[in-house]
Amino acid sequence: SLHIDVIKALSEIHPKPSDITFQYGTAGFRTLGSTLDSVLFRVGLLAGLRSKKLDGKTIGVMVTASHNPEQDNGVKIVDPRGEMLEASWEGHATTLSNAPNTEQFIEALNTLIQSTKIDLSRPCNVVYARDTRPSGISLISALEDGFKAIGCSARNAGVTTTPILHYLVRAINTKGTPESYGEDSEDGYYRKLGLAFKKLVSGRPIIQPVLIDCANGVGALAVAKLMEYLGDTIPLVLENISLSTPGALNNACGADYVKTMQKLPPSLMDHLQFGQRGCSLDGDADRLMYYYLDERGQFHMLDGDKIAALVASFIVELVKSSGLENEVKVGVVQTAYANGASTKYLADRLPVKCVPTGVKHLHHAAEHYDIGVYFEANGHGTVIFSPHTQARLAQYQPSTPAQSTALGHLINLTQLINQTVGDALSDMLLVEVVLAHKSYTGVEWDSLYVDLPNRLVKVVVGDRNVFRTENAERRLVSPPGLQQKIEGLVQRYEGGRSFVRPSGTEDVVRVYAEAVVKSQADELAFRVAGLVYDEVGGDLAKRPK
Ligand code: G16
Repeated sequence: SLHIDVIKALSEIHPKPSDITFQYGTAGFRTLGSTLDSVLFRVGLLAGLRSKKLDGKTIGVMVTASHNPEQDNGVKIVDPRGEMLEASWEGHATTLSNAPNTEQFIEALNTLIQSTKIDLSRPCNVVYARDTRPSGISLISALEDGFKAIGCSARNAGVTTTPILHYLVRAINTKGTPESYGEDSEDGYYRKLGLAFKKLVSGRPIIQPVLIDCANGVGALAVAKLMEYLGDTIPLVLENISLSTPGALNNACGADYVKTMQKLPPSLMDHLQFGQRGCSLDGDADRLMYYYLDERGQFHMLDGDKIAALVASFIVELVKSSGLENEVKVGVVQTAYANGASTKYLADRLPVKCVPTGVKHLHHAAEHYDIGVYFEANGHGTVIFSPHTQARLAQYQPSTPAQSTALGHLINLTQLINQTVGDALSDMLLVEVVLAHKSYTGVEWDSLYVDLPNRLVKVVVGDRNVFRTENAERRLVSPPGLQQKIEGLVQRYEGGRSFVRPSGTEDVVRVYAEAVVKSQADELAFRVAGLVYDEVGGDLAKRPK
């Protein structure tokens, strides 16, 4: 049974703020770090219960607010195969986090234990980590109190990236099995990626130095360690590595800045040579944006859609050259944010599916393909190979040397790619492998298709939950009538497309628009944002800037 006295005593040290309602959203709990103490404590217990429910399998807990500003923080739970927490448990997390006091919290725990039939005598194991946010230190101790309260054995993975934590969870749970994902240590992760990368680029021309904007976050530490395992195969130049400068994290740099502003972070201005490839990570290194400056100094952005196009085409070619074309089907998953031109490019070549925002949705949809390539436009994504496909690759007998080479590359890709979740480091190496194989510079890559001009804006609203969508977030069903107004606007713009959706990570509503001409895309976005503003209006909202 539960150790009620221990839980009570610890819970009293981590009281819930009475004026806040928490929500386990797109990427777990995420809000001001200073408000999250009780949430972390309770998540500690929940993770322990989840582990007991799954017979002691190791559950991951990551403390991060990813691309959000430094004062924010958050926490997400990772299931045993390294994927996001099962959807039905998100509701349990929300319920536990909102119990107003210790008594009701314990009641909620008991309800959960009964309704999900948890056998409390089972062992429980967790592994946890945090990014570099200052608030992470005390939040981790609240989390540890939660582990103590439920009595689980907890492994501290320290300060590391979100994808490495996902890797560790899968590696721990598959250790010593035929599905072993790799050594269950951070070094094991770097070694696995480094080895696969070296094999994949061996014999290819020398790779030119790549500049990496680390967003002043934990990616700076991870890339520095990764470099030790890459030898001289790829020169990496690190920028924005100030981990101790207050407020520097994600500030005017990083993947989200690049994607929303569609420009080079000012801090890179004097560092990125013309023609050189640069890329930006986000605060926990699960997103990646590439770019380069042409000889006129013009900025070219190579986002998640461009990465998907590059990688999917390469994998399709390898499958074909290996002779597995009829057996192994490659498919792509995107969201409504995917640039219309990318969807057209991809859909002309292979199956493409659109799902709601959030890596978990893309991941699950990608599992339906033999090889599923999924990327959000914001640079969050990966490639997954079905268990059946991995087994097939392992036992397939190629009949020509060319087939054998292609097969070898595919197998090495299964090792290079972090298949648990989007991983900026693994994705960066993947991009560099493809470019090396195709002898592409940023220019050739960029010219796979031409992006439609687009604009993303956000409107601050009092309650984002009044906005509800359908059809993979491409249509609003609430507030009533707003969708018709949006459509009325959209049809006045050539190549116009726009949608409105509530963010799952911030208290805002996002508006996306694209059109054939840049000024029209901007205008459409601002006019749709105006409609949103008028709808919720008054003191509930601030006018979009
Ligand atoms: C998280 C999710 C992503 C999502 C992003 C923005 O990213 O993992 O899948 O695209 O939030 O979501 P929303 O538009 O709902 O706020 P990250 O990098 O912050 O973990």
